[in-house]
Amino acid sequence: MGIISETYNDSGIVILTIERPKALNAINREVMQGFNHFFFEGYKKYEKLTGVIITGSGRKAFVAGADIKEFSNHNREEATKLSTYGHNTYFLIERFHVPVIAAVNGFALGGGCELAMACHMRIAGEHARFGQPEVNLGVIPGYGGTQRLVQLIGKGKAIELLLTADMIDAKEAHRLGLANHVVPSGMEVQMAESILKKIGTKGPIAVAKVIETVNAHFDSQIHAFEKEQVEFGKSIDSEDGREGAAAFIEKRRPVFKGK
Ligand code: DAK
Repeated sequence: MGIISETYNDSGIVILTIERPKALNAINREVMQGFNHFFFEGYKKYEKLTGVIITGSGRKAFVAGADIKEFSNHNREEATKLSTYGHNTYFLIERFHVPVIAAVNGFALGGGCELAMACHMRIAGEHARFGQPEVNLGVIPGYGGTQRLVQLIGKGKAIELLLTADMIDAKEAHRLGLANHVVPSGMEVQMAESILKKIGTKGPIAVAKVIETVNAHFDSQIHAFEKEQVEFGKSIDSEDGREGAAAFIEKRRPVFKGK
């Protein structure tokens, strides 16, 4: 088994599980490379792909951070390079054309909370704990934490969590909008699967375009409202767009082809 195990089911859902339970699934170089490979090209081996779930092995942790033992001896140049690689990897996840859901089955700290935030949604088990404890180590988040936490929960609360390194429980994460749902421990993946199955019945082009257009809101290079107009036009002018309207008028279920 690799450092990230991969399972695929007939609903077109891939489950990626980080297999480092003894290190609470801390993200080392190999794990980051595994994600980079999957979201860059590894996924292409699946003909039908409707969604991806990321989770951690064991019951204690989703990911307890970047591997502290590995990054502790990096110099400035190496650390910056590693951060850039991590950012690029997390952008691949955030910009992926089908939804990616984090099934947060325990601690999601530092680079683990950042990984969960790069996913499109987060399902928290009741025992999950979220936090950005980097300042405890005298460093700042290096995988997008200062940006995505602000995007998800707003500046005031984000700054508090980033500066105090406080851990919050699943209920609080849900209240703040960091977790989409809280479920009984052990049910995280199942809940993520049921959301992905529902999305899997929708038009694939529309799904991809929703992700792309929502992401555009956070890209200062893009006029996101204009982008929505253009992408709306393209979606109407797709086979799926025509099929969706035709199916409604003919009172039948649409058959989408992703074209
Ligand atoms: N890295 C490496 N090993 C870790 C780890 C981590 N982040 N978290 C836990 N482990 C290991 C522990 O060392 C221990 O290993 P052994 O001693 O048994 O060999 C094993 O997992 C079990 O952990 P504990 O014995 O500590 O378990 P407890 O239940 O007592 O405590 C805990 C659970 C999650 C509260 C505790 O393990 C903990 O505080 N973990 C560290 C949390 C943390 O500070 N995470 C790092 C956040 S900072 C960078 C980019 C990004 C970052 C840094 C650099 N560059 C681009 C260079 C991001 C940094 C972070 O993520």
